[in-house]
Amino acid sequence: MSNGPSLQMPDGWQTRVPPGWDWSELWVAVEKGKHKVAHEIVQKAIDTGINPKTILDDGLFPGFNLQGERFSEQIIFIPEMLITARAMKAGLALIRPLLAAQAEKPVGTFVIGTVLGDMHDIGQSIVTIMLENAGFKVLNLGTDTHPDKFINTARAEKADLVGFSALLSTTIYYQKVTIEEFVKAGLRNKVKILVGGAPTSQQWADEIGADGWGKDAMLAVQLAKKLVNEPREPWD
Ligand code: B12
Repeated sequence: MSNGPSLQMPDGWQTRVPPGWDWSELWVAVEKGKHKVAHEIVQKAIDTGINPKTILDDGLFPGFNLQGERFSEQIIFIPEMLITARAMKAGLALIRPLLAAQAEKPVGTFVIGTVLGDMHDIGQSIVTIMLENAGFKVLNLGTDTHPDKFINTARAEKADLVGFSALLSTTIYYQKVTIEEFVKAGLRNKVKILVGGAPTSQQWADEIGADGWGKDAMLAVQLAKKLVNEPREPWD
C-alpha cells in the first residue's frame, strides 16, 4: 500500500504530552481496530493527566482518519472501517464523562441524532461531548432515527434545540423530511433546529429551513449557545 494514504501526525503533538509519551501505539490500535488496546491506552493517558481534547485530537483521530481515507479510496471496506469506529468509540466513551460540565442547571436541552437510514455516529457523538462540555443536557437518540422519535423526545423533554446529523448525500434528504414533520406536528417554532454532517452546508441548511448549520463540533456549540437565547414559542 505504498501509494495509499499515510498517517498524518498532528503538528506539535510532542508539546502537549509529558516527555517520553508516544501516541504511535494508540494510532496503530485505532487503525487496526484493537478496541481493548485503544481503551487501555486512553485510560493510561487520562491517568497521566493528558488533556482529554488532546487525547481525542492527537491520540484517537490520526488512526481513524487514516482508515477513513482508505475507506473513501476503497482500499478497505465496511468490516475494517467498523472495527476502527468501534476502537474510536471505546476511547470516546472514556473521554466523555471527563469533558461533561458539572453544571447545576443546564444551559439548555438538546436532542440530537443521526437521521433515518444513516448509521454514521462518530461526528454526532463528538458534537454531543462538546455540547455536554458547554453545559447542555443532551439526549442522543443514536443512528437511524425516525422523525417521530425526534418529535416525541423533543416534546417529552421540552427541548430547546434539536440537531440532525447526516453523512450520506442520500440521507440528508431526511433532515428536510424531519423538519417538515416538526412543522406538521405544530412544534417547529418551539425548538431551534441545527443540521450537520460532511455533505451538508449553510446553503443546504437555509434551503430546508433549519435555524443553523454546524461545520464542526466547535461551531455547533457556538451556534447552540447563541440560538438557545433566541425567542421561541414556549412549551405548554
Ligand atoms: C466511519 C465511516 C463509516 C462507518 C460508520 C461507523 C460509525 N459508527 O459511525 C461505516 C463503515 C458503518 C460506514 C458505512 C457506510 N458509508 Co461511510 N464513512 C465513514 C467515514 C470514513 C468517516 C465518517 C466520520 O465518522 N467522520 C468523522 C467525523 C468526526 O466527522 P463528521 O461525521 O463529518 O462530523 C463532524 C461535522 O460534520 C459536524 N457534525 C456532524 N453531525 C452533526 C450534527 C449537528 C446537528 C451539527 C450541528 C454538526 C454535526 O461535527 C462533527 C465533529 O466535528 C466517511 C469518509 C470520511 N473520511 O469522512 C465515510 C463516508 C461518509 N461513507 C460513505 C458511504 C458511501 C458509506 C456506505 C453507503 C458504504 C456502503 N457501500 O455501504 C455505508 C452506509 C451505511 C449507512 N446506511 O449509513 C461515503 C458517503 C458519500 C456520500 N456523500 O454520500 C463517505 C464520505 C466515504 C466516501 N468518500 O465514499 N461508513
